[in-house]
Amino acid sequence: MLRIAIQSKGRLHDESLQLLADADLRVSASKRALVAKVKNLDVELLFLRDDDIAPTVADGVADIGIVGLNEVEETGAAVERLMPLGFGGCRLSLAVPKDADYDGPSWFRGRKVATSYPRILEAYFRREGIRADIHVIAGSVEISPSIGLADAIFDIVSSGSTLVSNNLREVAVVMESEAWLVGSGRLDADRQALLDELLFRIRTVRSACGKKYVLMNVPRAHVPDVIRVLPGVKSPTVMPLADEDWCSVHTVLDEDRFWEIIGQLKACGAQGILVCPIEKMIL
Ligand code: PRT
Ligand code: ZN
Repeated sequence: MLRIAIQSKGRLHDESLQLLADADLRVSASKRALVAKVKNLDVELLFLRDDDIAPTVADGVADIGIVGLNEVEETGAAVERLMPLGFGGCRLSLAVPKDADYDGPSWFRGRKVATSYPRILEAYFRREGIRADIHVIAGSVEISPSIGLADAIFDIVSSGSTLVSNNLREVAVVMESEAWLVGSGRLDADRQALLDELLFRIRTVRSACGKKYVLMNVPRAHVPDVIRVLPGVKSPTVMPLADEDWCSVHTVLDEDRFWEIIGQLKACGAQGILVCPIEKMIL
């Protein structure tokens, strides 16, 4: 049996479960359970605090886990980094009061910095050759400068609105993070086979993510122009239509370039453009 540790509640919980559901792992979980069985594969889920996931994988109690890279770095847990998962994106940054006379990393020399990530911060200051006073607190780090507990903070930032509402200014990004699949690196053959299957399924789901299947009718004479515009998976499928002057062209488009490319296709005379979701893509 393969045991997967995921966050029991919090920012990564829903998307971790969604990813496993997209990979067709059917979970029979009651909300408060610590462990849940997957009904259709020999897999079990272990629900933990995010701080405990990497150490639990490192000591082999769980075989793999889904956890923020920030927690992997902070705990220093000896896990294998298997795959970034494309959610839970954030950065770990230093921030100072909005009107501080910040003039570069040396500003922190001798100052007090509040954080829940002392290990990552210590490594940063060591690299920069700065001695500062790292003050470890568990939560609400962002209020510590305003109550006189610290001169600056080192914390997770995503939109930046928490910093703004606490009159703080982000001055240095120390690391970028997102959710990763991590592993213990010591699986027997059966569990390795289960992990390989899971990795295959996750890759399949992730490669379809943000992509659309597009079908359109194009005047035969303009097919070469359309092909030049399309950045398809390999080359687009071109099929004849009953009307010999027209063809049907099928391809896959990235959602983030979608509007730009559709505009160019219309300019090439494409008509009847159909856009369909892609559930899975096996490359
Ligand atoms: O209870 P447990 O220990 O499991 O959870 P937790 O409260 O320690 O962690 P949780 O659920 O808050 O976050 C889990 C993981 O999500 C983190 O380890 C990061 O990898 C990732 N993540 C992504 C974030 C954020 N974005 C995030 N914005 N974690 C925390 N924040 C907080 C941050 O601490 C700050 O208070 O959001 C605030 C900043 O957000 P913005 O949008 O205002 O900049
Ligand atoms: Zn935590």
